[in-house]
Order: sequence, then C-alpha cells, then structure tokens
Amino acid sequence: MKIVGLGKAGCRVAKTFSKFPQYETVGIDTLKDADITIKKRNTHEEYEKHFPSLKRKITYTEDDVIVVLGGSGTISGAALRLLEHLRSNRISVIYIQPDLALLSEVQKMQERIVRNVLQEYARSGMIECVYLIDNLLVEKGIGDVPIMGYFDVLNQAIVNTVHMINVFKNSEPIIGNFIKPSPLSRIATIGVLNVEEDQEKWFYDLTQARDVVYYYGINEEDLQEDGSLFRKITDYVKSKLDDGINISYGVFKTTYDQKYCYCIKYSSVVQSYTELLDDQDIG
Ligand SMILES: Nc1nc2c(ncn2[C@@H]2O[C@H](COP(=O)(O)OP(=O)(O)OP(=O)(O)O)[C@@H](O)[C@H]2O)c(=O)[nH]1
Ligand SMILES: [Mg+2]
Repeated sequence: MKIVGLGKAGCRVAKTFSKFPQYETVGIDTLKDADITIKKRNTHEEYEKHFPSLKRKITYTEDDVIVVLGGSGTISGAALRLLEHLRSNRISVIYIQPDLALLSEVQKMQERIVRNVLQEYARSGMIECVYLIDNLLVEKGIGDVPIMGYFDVLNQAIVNTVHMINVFKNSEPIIGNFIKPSPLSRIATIGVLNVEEDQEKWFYDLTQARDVVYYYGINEEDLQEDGSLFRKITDYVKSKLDDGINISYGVFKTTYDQKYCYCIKYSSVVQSYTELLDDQDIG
C-alpha cells in the first residue's frame, strides 16, 4: 500500500507508516528534506494553479493509495491536483483536522474548504473514502500528552489504528457478521474500544452514522478458554444497534496479551459542524 503525505502534518503521518513493512511512503512539502520538494506559495489558489507535474516522481497506477493531509495549511490548496494526479489508483484520504480554535481566519477558511471538498469527492466516488481525524479527540483518547513529541504521540495513535484496521480488513475473522457498508457511506472515522471498560474513543465526532464495524483482536488463549467472551462481544455489539444503523463485527486471532478492538464508523452525510457552531455563535 502506498502512503502519500502532503504538507508537514501529512508528511509526518506518512513517515510514521514506514515503521511497518506493508507501506511505501512519500512526502510532499516545501521543505528541503521532503521526499518531493515543491516551491513555497503564498495562497491556496497559487498552490492549485502552480502544482508541478509529478509524472516522473509518483508513478503509481491501480494501487491502493492513502493520501494524508491537514486541512488548515496553505499547501492543502494542492490537494485536488494531487488527487487528480493519482486518479488511476484506489484512493482513500486521511484528513487531519487541527485545533480549530487556534487558527487564523484564512486558515479556518482553508480548513473548511478542504474538509468539504474531500467529503464531496468521497460522496461522488472519486475517492473511496475519507477518514476524518480530529487532533483534539485523538489527544483526548490518549490522555495527557507532553509538549515534547506531542505530534509524534498523536501520529503513532493514528497510524497504529489505521494499520491494525488494514490488517484485520485483509484477514479472515474467526467469527463475525460483516455487513458491507453502503456504497454511499464514504465519510468515515476510526476509533478504539476499550474491551474491559466498554468505552469507545472515536477520533472524530461523526454524525449520522450508517455503519459501524468493530474489529476485535483476541489472543489464542482467550479464544480457547474464555467462555463468556463471545456473549460479552455480541451483547456489546447488539447494545449499539439503533434505527438505521448497521453494526457488524469480526473477531481475529492475535498474539498480543491484551484484548483490543478497533472500530470504523461510516456516514453518507457531509460533516460540517463548524458551520453549525458558527451559526449558533451568531444566534
Ligand atoms: N496530527 C498531526 N497534526 C499536525 C502535525 N503537524 C502539524 N499538525 C497540525 O496540522 C495543522 C496544519 O499545519 P501544517 O501541517 O504545519 O501545515 P502545512 O500542511 O505544512 O501547510 P502550510 O501552511 O503550507 O505550511 C497545524 O495547525 C497543526 O495543528 C503532525 O505531525 N501530526
Ligand atoms: Mg508547512
């Protein structure tokens, strides 16, 4: 699988994937040490207009590609040109939403544009799926994160979760009821369920979910000997059933001591809560 990062956050998350052998990563930024350095521009529009040809630099075709970017940066103006360049591939996007409260007006506008356009691209099927990730919720899920290495900690959490879900998606569950998400549900987020405490931590506050999938990782001993585990899992999954939501799950064998569960939530509805908050502010 190929990972393409755009901008600083994008490049750093992309690089984090390279600890796993399954991924080939490339980062695009204005900095000299980026894998692909592009000229710095002053506006979103200029990045869109002057995006260089990547023909000889990124030659993927018919590959699974994940594009990673943060929305508020100026370089995110190049996102659509990058997606255009990659269009012969199966593209998913990891969209990182920074702390909106700390953005300038221009950054807020850039963030909103990129978030909306990516979701419309997903809805239209031009990209397979957009995974929305809110830095603040990732941080909350982890607990206290020190300033030094703050983003490294967030990036590890994001990348480990995406990776484990990729692994499970490509493995055969021991038991489960996978329901194929509606082809219209292409706006998604990921999260972690603490199996002991029945506590879910989602990386984005996704509204109007249509499909939720739980991927349980259980070690061999518990699979063999824990007689109450199956009921515990199915009871939990059933407790999440609600009108119009498909809930599915799979149980996978792992070699880790702890039980853990990663989850994905899908919606077909464009997530635009900042606009709603703005309206409320005015009202
Ligand atoms: N999760 C995560 N977020 C980051 C990281 N680095 C920066 N961010 C957030 O992403 C937002 C966008 O910032 P950058 O990634 O520096 O911007 P850029 O994409 O390089 O865009 P430019 O404005 O053109 O430099 C910032 O507001 C940070 O909150 C990172 O490594 N991981
Ligand atoms: Mg930058």
